[in-house]
Amino acid sequence: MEKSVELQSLTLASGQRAEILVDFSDGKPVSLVSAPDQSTLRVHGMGMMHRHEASENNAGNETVLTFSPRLASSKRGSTTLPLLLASRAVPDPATVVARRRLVLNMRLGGMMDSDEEPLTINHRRFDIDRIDEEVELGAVEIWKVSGQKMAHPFHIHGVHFDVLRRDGEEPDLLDQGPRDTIVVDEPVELLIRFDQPASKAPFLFHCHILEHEDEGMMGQFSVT
Ligand SMILES: [Cu+2]
Repeated sequence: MEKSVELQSLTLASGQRAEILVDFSDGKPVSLVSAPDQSTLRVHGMGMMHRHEASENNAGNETVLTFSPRLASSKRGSTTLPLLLASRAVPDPATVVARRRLVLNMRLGGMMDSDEEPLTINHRRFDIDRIDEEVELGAVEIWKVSGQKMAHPFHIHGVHFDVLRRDGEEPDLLDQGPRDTIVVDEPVELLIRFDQPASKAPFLFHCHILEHEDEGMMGQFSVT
């Protein structure tokens, strides 16, 4: 990330990471606390169980870790953060050679007449013998990805990408920086440069919720 973002809470999806800088300079204990999964609570049907459990047991509210700093008095006092944490070259959107559209499809009960698989990408269930997308090595592309029914952690192998737009708007600072996993619900536009070849064995893109990828919310792409 180029700039730090000051916050008290952060939503992290499966597979997502964040670097967190904690200011211990006042010497007071600091606790890392988990909170319930808000995205699960919005799901109807399959998510009802989770919602029920969450409200019954107050599930998810737990102290994960408590830090009790012991600082020499000379070390106490405020620290300043650099204005620029890191600088890096983001691909120029003007160099984009292809746009692709991916929808993480989630079909929940009640449509027994449909023979569509419940968890797919672009209505296609993962098939190890099928290459879903073919990308040219070195190309810059925009992938517009959206999720159905709930927030899905979308992960792409072999690349880092930048979030260009989220729901048609400029992304906020929390979306900045090179990523390989992003929470997708409303459409996000990802700016990607494909620098790593994948010819003999393709790379994967998938939802990072284990049950979703296992059931077919996953695809393959080559980079040649
Ligand atoms: Cu998913």
